[in-house]
Amino acid sequence: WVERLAPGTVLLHGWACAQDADLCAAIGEIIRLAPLRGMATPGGQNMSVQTSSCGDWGWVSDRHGYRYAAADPQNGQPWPRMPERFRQLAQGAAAAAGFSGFLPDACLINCYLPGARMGLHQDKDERDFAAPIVSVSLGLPAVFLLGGLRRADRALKIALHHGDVLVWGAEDRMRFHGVQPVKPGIHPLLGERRINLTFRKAR
Ligand code: MD3
Ligand code: FE
Repeated sequence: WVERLAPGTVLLHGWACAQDADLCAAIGEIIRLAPLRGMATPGGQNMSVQTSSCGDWGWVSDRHGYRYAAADPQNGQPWPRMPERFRQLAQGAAAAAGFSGFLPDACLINCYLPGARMGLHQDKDERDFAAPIVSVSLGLPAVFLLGGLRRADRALKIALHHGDVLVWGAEDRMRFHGVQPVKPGIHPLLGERRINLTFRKAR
């Protein structure tokens, strides 16, 4: 079912469930070409989430800062291409949430093992804040924190399950958000992990 969490934020429950095996196979192929890796923040901390990317642009972080890069810094190669079914999934979910014509050029793959988390932050490395962002959750569940426009604003806790797709844009685009530490467990398809695909228009 479709749940509006805020004026510009829509949760499409189970939206990606029917294609979960296809998505997993495509993710496996991408991370064979561009392996998941831990990144360091500009502040020198190691992120607990492992990441990779596909599409024209990949999100990278190192001591110089956060940015989108056309090549994987690990091997100098362009990122794997974004599978057509990824683009269709993101575009269809965005349209269902009221954002028609979404054309993502970047897909970030975040992998959470039990205990991995993502602290409260804003997504502001993209050039165009008018485009929405689409996030697809697979594997172990997680508690997502949906904050406000200021870091200190109280955050809503939202359970995200396998197959859930979250779309947000417009006035919610710059909300602070994060993910609480993933609890241990085994998912029948993905095993002991949560994978999140985040589709963005980076440039
Ligand atoms: C709502 N990833 O990679 S995606 C990120 O589950 C990131 O891996 C998280 O935040 C993850 O930057 C959350 C869902 C999400 C992302 C940004 C939002 C929801 C949002 C921005 C505003 C409102
Ligand atoms: Fe984010």
